[in-house]
Amino acid sequence: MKAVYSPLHARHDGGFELYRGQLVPTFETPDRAEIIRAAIAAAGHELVQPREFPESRLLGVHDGEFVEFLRGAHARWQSEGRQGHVIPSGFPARGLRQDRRPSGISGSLGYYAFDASTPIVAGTWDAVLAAARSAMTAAALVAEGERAAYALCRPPGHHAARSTYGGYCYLNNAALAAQYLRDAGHRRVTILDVDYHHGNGTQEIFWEREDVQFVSLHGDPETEYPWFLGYADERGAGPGEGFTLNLPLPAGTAWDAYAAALQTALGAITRYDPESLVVSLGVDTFVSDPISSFKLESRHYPLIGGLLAGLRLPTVLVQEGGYAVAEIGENVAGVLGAFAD
Ligand code: OKP
Ligand code: ZN
Repeated sequence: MKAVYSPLHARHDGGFELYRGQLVPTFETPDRAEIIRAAIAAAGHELVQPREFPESRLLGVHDGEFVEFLRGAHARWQSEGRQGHVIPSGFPARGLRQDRRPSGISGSLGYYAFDASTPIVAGTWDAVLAAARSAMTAAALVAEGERAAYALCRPPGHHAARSTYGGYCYLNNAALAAQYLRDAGHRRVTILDVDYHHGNGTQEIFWEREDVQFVSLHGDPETEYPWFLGYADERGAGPGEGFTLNLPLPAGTAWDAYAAALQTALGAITRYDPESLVVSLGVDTFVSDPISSFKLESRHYPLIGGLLAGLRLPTVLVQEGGYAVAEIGENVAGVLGAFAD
């Protein structure tokens, strides 16, 4: 299939994240994308560049002032003479005002971010925009008749909501792809999120909408990031009630239980009867992923791909997580390969 890739991803590099009490180099590294690129090229997928889109496309999913904040945050940090990393250090938790957007850089960071694992470096915006364009290009290819297309997005996107960023995510690539398909005339679109972590941003964006179904398999937020969303009782609201489905699974889940949950997800998708599918494709469900705790093996990813392809829907696959770098290429290529058969 066509795989959308931009070398601009590599400009997002060198950041540090607060992880278990220490500032460490981020797990979300440029070599992830390069290893995926090499593996899918070797498997015969055709690499294509992202197209240009008017930036107004971003506003179908994100708040304009949030987009402008992300674009300018690093330059502003520097122009104010700060050293060190652009990482927020305070957030409007319960009891603090959420209706104020402080004008200073520290208050703005706390207002827009929801964790300290998502650094902004000089090249972050270039990579973020390239990832968003890649997802929309893959959606355009599918809207134009491709059976499936893949966007090699880096940084990932599913934790980013309308006006918040976190979890290594800045703009929501999968949501932008789904919105593109809606704008191209697809009446109902499903986003299936198989990343290890709950796609809280995607859920929030489509929470009150009936035209985009959100279905997610993930580590139980009782113990797994992002901790504060992704529980089974979250089902959408207003016109969107019943169009969000969360299937949290305990840490340590292996293939049999995972496959059973995936069948539940596929049943819900079939009942919704969408015109197309967007897959938030994280492979951090892999047994040796350094920040996750499911136990899928490389031989399971072609099985996942086969089940997804079996829906027989036009499909946009959007790269999310996966931090076991040595195996990430094989695992992603395993999913994609099933669409060719
Ligand atoms: C991004 B994606 C756990 C810290 C987790 C952020 C994880 C973001 C994952 N102690 N930090 O969903 O793969
Ligand atoms: Zn993840």
